[in-house]
Amino acid sequence: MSAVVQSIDAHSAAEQELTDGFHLVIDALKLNGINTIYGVPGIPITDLGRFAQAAGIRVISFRHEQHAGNAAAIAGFLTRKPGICLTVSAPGFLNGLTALANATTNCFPMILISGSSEREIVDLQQGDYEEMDQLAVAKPLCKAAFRVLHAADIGIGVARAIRAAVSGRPGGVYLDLPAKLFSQVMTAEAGAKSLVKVIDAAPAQIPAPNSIKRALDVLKGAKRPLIILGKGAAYAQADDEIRALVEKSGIPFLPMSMAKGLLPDTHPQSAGAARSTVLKEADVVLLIGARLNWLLSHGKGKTWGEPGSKKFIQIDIEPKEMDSNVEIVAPVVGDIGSCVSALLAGMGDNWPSPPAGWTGAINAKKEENIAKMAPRLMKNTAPMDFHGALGALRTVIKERPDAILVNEGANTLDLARGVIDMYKPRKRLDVGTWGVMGIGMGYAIAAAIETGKPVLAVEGDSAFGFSGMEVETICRYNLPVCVVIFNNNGIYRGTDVNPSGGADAATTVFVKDARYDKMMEAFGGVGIHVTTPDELKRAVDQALDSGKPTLINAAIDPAAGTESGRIGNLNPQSVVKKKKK
Ligand code: ADP
Ligand code: TZD
Ligand code: MG
Repeated sequence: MSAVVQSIDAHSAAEQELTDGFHLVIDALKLNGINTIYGVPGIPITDLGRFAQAAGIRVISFRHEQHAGNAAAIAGFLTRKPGICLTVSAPGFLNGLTALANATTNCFPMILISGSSEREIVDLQQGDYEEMDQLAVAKPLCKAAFRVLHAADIGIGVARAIRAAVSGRPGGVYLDLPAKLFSQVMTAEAGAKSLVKVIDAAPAQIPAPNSIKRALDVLKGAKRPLIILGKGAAYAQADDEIRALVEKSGIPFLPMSMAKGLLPDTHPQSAGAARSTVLKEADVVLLIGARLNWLLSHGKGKTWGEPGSKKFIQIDIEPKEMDSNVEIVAPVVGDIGSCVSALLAGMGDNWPSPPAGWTGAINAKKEENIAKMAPRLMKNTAPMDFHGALGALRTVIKERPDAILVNEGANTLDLARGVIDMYKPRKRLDVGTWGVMGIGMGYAIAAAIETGKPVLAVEGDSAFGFSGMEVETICRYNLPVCVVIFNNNGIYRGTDVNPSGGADAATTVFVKDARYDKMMEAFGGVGIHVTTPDELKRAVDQALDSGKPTLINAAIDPAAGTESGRIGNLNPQSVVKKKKK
């Protein structure tokens, strides 16, 4: 090649439009319909956030990565698109990791994208700024983990991450982007060609016809059938099919906590108010998107009545879930929409109703329990107990079934789950499979951003503390979030004393009568202090009507709670302590 031709080539290349790693990541996300990022800025991803915002992506900056990660996870649950959390290297990554692991445990699709240090420095352990082998750390805690080293691979990397997050059993995915990747340059044309639009990211998984026949045979032989709906059923967004199956079969149903509202809790077939009776007495149990983990006593033990008295049918997209705790006599592997549709088709038009003795006994038990509870929910005294306060909030949700309820704590969680009826799908978001504290503000923020609906976050005072600083984020984005703190001065109760008689506070108590409402005021939101259920109801109505960020500090009797709420039985017992007594 002559010198002249060479210099013309160089000239035209210089004039060609260029792109870089920053813009390719943003373009890859946008191409795949991802329009929101939750994160915390810093080296090396500060400009990634800026450029994403400039490109029309909504970038929500948090005060701590764990809450950004929780927001991404619940966005994934609500939308069936992977929620994106963006963090800096090592410490930011680690802060986000709790949320990634929690998302994976709960089967929520999310992608944690972290900036990282260069391989050559990490691998020789030469001590970079915030250096860590993040890919290795993330791997055991998520469904899949990928690293992209070349700008030309960004399209494939993002596509793999999306597909891994949402296909099959959804979960958390880690995407590692080393700092040098962002400034790598390509021609815009080659860059555009390198991007991948994921086709059919979560393909339908059709159940085998013989698995459907087997399930229907078992169900037909049942004398005391029960359907349990889990949060997988809520995630699947097969609401009409599930309702049709429940109603056509006439079988009583029990919703797990985040499946509440899939059918209204007031539905005549709801067995929610007769939970322990139906678990003990049922002879055939159809699980739809619910695992037989600790939340269902592993399918055995006293909760489930006589040993060997149950047959389980299970619908799940994950084949390995079958027989995880007890024998599943009729496994139905596939996506819930396809499985439920196939069951409905196989039931035909003359499906027999369950025996009237069974449904009648459940209704009697329900009425008895509801009548027992009613007066406790109407108590309008100061100091409030949990039931009085929850009675007020139960009315709020009845009057505003579109509002999203976020809930965490111990007593505050367990009692709210039982008392507050839900009327619509995916309106209750809570601590999930791990019973983790700290999801509150992250879930509330993403629920408001993703749905545009008002959010009511009902928080134990301890639970709130894990993510409390994000009230600034709520104010900054002016979100319609009303936080209610059930302030009983501590974890479970506010009455414990230091057993040594020393000056330190007891391990489970906090500053007495703390004014959490002032925290919201500090950032320009509305703070309200209430002492009776009537005041609480008025304050929540005012908050939800105004749509303004509001924090209501609800003074609860410090002596009202029980240790660990409803799961005190899981606390190990000390033999030594028993001897002393
Ligand atoms: P819960 O805590 O409400 O009992 P789990 O989180 O234990 O619910 O169970 C949810 C189950 O739903 C998981 O086993 C998961 O594999 C399954 N799942 C999630 N999405 C789908 C889907 N679209 N189709 C079938 N199963 C699903
Ligand atoms: N840390 C994390 C991440 N998750 C947890 N579940 C716990 C600690 C232990 N824990 C619970 O299981 S509930 C709870 C803690 C600290 C707080 C309970 O106090 P609260 O609720 O004020 O939120 P009540 O209404 O006082 O019972
Ligand atoms: Mg408390």
